[in-house]
Amino acid sequence: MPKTNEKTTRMGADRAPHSAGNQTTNQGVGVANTDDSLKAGKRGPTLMEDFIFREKITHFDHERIPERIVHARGSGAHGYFQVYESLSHLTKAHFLSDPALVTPVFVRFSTVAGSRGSADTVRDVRGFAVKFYTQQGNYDIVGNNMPVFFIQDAIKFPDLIHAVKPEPNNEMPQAASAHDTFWDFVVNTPESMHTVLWLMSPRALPQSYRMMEGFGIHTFRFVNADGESKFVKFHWKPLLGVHSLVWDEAQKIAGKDADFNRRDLWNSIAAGHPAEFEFGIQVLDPKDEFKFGFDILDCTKLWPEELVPVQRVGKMTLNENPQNFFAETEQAAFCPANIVPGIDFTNDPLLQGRLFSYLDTQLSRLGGPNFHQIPINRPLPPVNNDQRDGIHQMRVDEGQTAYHPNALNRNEPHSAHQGESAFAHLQEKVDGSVIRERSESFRDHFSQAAMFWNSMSAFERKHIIDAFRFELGKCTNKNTRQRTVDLLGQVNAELAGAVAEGLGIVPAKARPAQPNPASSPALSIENTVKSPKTRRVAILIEQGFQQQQLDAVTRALAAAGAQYEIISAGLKPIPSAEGKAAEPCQTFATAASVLYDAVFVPGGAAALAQNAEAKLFVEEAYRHFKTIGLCGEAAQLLAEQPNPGADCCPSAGVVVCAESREIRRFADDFIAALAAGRHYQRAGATLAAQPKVVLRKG
Ligand code: HDE
Repeated sequence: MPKTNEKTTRMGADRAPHSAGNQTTNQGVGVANTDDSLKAGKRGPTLMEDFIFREKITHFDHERIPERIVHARGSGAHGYFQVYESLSHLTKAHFLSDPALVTPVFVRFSTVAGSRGSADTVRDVRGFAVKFYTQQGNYDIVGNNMPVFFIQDAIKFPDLIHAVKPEPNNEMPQAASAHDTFWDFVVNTPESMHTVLWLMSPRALPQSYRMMEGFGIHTFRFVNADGESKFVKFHWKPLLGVHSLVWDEAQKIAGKDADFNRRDLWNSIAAGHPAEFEFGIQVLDPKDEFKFGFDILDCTKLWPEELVPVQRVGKMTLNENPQNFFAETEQAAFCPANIVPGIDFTNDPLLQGRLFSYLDTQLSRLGGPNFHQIPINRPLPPVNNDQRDGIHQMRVDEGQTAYHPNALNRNEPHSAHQGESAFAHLQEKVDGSVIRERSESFRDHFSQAAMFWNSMSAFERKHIIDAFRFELGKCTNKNTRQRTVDLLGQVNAELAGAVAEGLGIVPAKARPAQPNPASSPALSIENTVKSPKTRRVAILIEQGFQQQQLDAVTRALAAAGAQYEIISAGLKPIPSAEGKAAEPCQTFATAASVLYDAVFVPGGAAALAQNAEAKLFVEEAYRHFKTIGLCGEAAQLLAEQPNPGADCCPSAGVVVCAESREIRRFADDFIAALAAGRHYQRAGATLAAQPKVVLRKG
């Protein structure tokens, strides 16, 4: 594995290890006592002249900076990127042209709506922002985990965010779209419908930041050394596949461990399991710009992978945790306008607005125009220009001249030579009347929303229907509920009918069913990579457990790259039937099934089978479709399985071992079930159980 990066080494100069030595003030004066303030007598008042006290408290008083206006809650990681083969036929960007080049990256994953301290597992879009420290300067892909966006023009962004954030009169609810103002915005902004479907889908509840896709969303351009340009969309494909939580689980995790996704990323990297993503591109020749039924500049549309295949052209590996959350993750400033030669923008009106917003927002968030000097934001090549001064200026620029052209300093710094090192904007012809209007080609808001719905598997459809019922159920305004359902009717009658049924309303006339509805199998997470790697298994034990079974399963888990934790009623070592002891690292008080991917209970669990907490643990794992392995008496833990109804397979993913001598086969079956992910078959063909659609006239 290549050494992580020059960036970290370079940042080393700015790192301040918590070293041994004398304490000092910020002026470098030695401090003998930082535990007591200076007083007039041991019980007397504190003195104004106590500069040591004042300096310490003043600095503390100013420790916080404003949180990001959106994407306030996030987690970062360092790593590196390498292209598989040169893309120089498409782009002159160095970092995409040389497979030997290892480009350092810093990535920040985030939620959008919640405050900095909100829970990780809320229903929301996730940010996926990548900063490449290339030798030609910083390049940022500031993307999300969904390929489309709610609005088509950046001027509507403040409206969208004001609607989804807590309502301004009472600052409720936190980190949730399930409230009146968001849905009021949706019904009045039908262009949001496609992304709203993504938001109601399992994609809005990623199991792990290591298990979600990333998308640049906008259409960008590649430009090669001959000045030829192609349209391009960017993708990140997680090597572990795309996996999501279920809603009941996500809500419970928010209480049990609000840092669930953050902890998972941190612990995985610390344990030597890097987060790995392949870099994908969809490339379109300019002559094909108008060949689709949608406008490629419209961010509420994606390019179906079946029409324009995603080519996997490189890999990003995140293998290093930040040393200091504030200095790195919090102060990282991403900006879609940070590009390098070989990449260019398009006229997408959402992108154009973003090109302004990010630099602007950093001015107040990071307190002035010199935030590019903060270590995490510094580019690799030296910065050389006539910009000067400003708040938090860290450079001591020398010399008499700070303007160009100049004769006094022989025009230095001089203009970069056109060609590879200087950025040259693509010379695109622009011709049009000055007009404040949307293009006709941006008018269709429902075809791709319908395609998304058509592409969903049964469990995803059930998830979407339940999510709409939940969100609209939290809306107090009945008119908003009705209008949302009516809009859903423009997407799919079955969807509208099922949501309406849950809300006790009748949908308006729905769009007639299409004869050959379009679908894109790549959109369903059912078709994703499945693997036991890094999956977390809870092992419940009690005094007298079968050591040999525990050993066989833990060996198999380790061989499969999975992880496990031993849980019991207390933390004292638990003796097995064979007399050895195992030490639990969690108890039923500190752990919960929602924090694991699977449960295993070895035999010798007669007492455990009567333990209400252990029962709840296993039953909840069952309800959330997780793999369950039970040996001997442990099978009683699931004796009263919930009956999810007809047409289902209640035992899917439940692996039972009746006899100790079958333990090896059991371990293999358990790992296979763990690799398969969730066992939605337990719920059956849920859509078949949906009520018939009733249509309201008009
Ligand atoms: Fe952002 N967005 N955004 N956004 N966005 C910000 O910049 C904005 C949009 C995205 O981890 C802000 O530094 C406008 C789309 C990410 O630090 C701000 C519009 C996409 C992050 C801003 C959009 C994104 C941000 C707030 C409408 C996916 C977090 C703090 C055109 C392609 C980056 C900051 C991080 C953050 C503006 C829409 C992704 C205010 C005006 C579309 C991942 O500048």
